[in-house]
Amino acid sequence: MEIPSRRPGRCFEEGRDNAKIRRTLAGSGRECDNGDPCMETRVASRLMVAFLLAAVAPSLPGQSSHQSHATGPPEYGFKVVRTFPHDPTAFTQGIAYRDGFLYEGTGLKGRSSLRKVRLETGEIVQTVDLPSEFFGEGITLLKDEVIQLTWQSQTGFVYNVKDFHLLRRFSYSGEGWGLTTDGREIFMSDGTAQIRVLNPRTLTEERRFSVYDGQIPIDQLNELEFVEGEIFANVWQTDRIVRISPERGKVVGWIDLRGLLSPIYRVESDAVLNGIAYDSKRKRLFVTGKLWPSIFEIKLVQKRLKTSAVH
Ligand SMILES: [Ca+2]
Repeated sequence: MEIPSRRPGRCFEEGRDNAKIRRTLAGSGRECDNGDPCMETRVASRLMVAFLLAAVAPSLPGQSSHQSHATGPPEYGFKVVRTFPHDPTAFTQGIAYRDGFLYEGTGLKGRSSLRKVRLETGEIVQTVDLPSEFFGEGITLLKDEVIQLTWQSQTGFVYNVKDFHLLRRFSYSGEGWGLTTDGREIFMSDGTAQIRVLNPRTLTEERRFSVYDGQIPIDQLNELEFVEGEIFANVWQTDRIVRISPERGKVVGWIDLRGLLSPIYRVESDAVLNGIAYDSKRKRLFVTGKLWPSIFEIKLVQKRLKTSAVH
C-alpha cells in the first residue's frame, strides 16, 4: 500500500479516498486547498492511514495483543528486582527452579546439556552432556526426576534429579520444544499453537489443546513455566511471554519484555528470550535467554490500556 506523501504548504491528500474526506470537510465548511495548514484534513487522513495499516497488518506471532488492547487480555511490563549471572555460552532451552538452584537444559548439537546451577553465583554444580546427535530442548522437574526433550529426534530423557543418572528414555511424535508441570501433569510445546498434556508416569500424550488470543492462534510457543495456575510461554523470536489458561488454552495476558536485555549483549540473532522459572515458595519469577549473560528476577507491572490509534 502506498501512503500519500506530504507536500509542504499544501493539503497532501489527492487520492480518491482522500477526495471523499475533502468533500466531507467541505460539507462542514472546512474546505482547504489554498495552502493553509489544513489540520482537519491531516487528522482525518492520519486516521484513515492508521485504519488501513491496521487492516492490512499481518498477525505476527506474539503481536496479537497489539490489536486487542481495548477488549483483549491485559498486557504487562516489568520491573527488574535482581540480576544473577548466567553462562553466556549456554544456549538456553529450558529452566526450572528448586531450592536455590536453577536446572537448565541447553541446546545445539554437540553443546547440549543438563546442568544444575547455583542461582546466586551462576556456578555449575552438576552437569551431564547429551550425545552429540541430540539437540536438547525444554526441561521440567517432577518429584525426584528431571525430564528433558530434544528438538527433532523424538526422544526424551528422564534423569534422577540428585545425580543426573539417566533413568530412561521416552519417545513422542513431532518436535519437542518446551516442558513444564503443575505437579500433576506434564505440559509440552512443540512449536505450534498446541500444548500437549502428558501422563507424568508414562510420558504418553493424554490430550492437547490449542492456544488462542480471541480468534487468533498463537504458535511458536517455546519455553514454558507453570505460574500460579497459568502457563507462561515464550513466543519464539519475540520478547513476549504469553499467559495461558491451562484449562482451554485461552490467552489471559501478555508480558512485554522489550528492553530487558541491552542490545549490546545480543551477540547473535539466535540470542532470544527463552527461559522462564518460578520459585513458588517466594513467588519469584526468573527469565533469561539463549546466550544471555544474566538471569533476571522480575515483577510484572500491568500496562495502562491504550485508548487511541493515533499517536
Ligand atoms: Ca521453565
